[in-house]
Amino acid sequence: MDRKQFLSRSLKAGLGALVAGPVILQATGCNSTEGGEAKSEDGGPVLPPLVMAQLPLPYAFDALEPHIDARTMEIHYGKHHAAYVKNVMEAVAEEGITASSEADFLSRISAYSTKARNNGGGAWNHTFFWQVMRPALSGVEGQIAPQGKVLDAINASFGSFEKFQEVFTDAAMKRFGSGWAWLVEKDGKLEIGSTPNQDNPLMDVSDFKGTPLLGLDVWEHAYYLNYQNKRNEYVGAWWNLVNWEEVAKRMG
Ligand code: MN3
Repeated sequence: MDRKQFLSRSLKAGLGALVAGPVILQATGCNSTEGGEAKSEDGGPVLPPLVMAQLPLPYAFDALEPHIDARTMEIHYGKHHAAYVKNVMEAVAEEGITASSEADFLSRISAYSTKARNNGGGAWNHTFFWQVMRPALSGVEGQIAPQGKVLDAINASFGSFEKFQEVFTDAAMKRFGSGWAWLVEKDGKLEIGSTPNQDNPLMDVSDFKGTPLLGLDVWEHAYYLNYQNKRNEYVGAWWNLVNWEEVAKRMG
């Protein structure tokens, strides 16, 4: 092997040793990866360490005003979300978490600690939440309704957009304490539900499962500065921020 290959393999071996101990060291002997992917002891692929990063917010802190204020966004993104990302990466180091993707990790969350579950969920949920919102339109009151295949799917599953909003708002209002309301796609149909804490519909431990299309954070930290205890006003205002194009992208 040439020098580049050698360095690459040495690096992989070192990384393997870091996350999975002697099992990987054995598998990365100089010739054992010839002719295919490295295999773990049980014959499955050797997965890389999980990396969850905090992506830049896709708009300015004040872009969601007046519906969600800039100060709330600064704290929510800069403190809460940042802490979830930092803490899940601590859990990755402490528990040697490896995964082929974030979704893969979440689908096996029951194998890991409460710290991994709460912070892994928190990291994923907030990245998702920022993406399914878009800047408030200045000078335009009222909501932008979904169109095309999203509207068709909503009509097919709930009867009308108004009925869909009613059911989603109900899920958001009835989630006791902290958690999330979700619109998911499951077996070609749309469903609405909610999860406690930072759980989400991708987690094996969740009672409510599916492919998330839309999510709403109903933790008090998401609205308390501006709305205090009036979760209903926050939910009502949030409809002005839904990015239906992002919802459409996530549909199968
Ligand atoms: Mn939050």
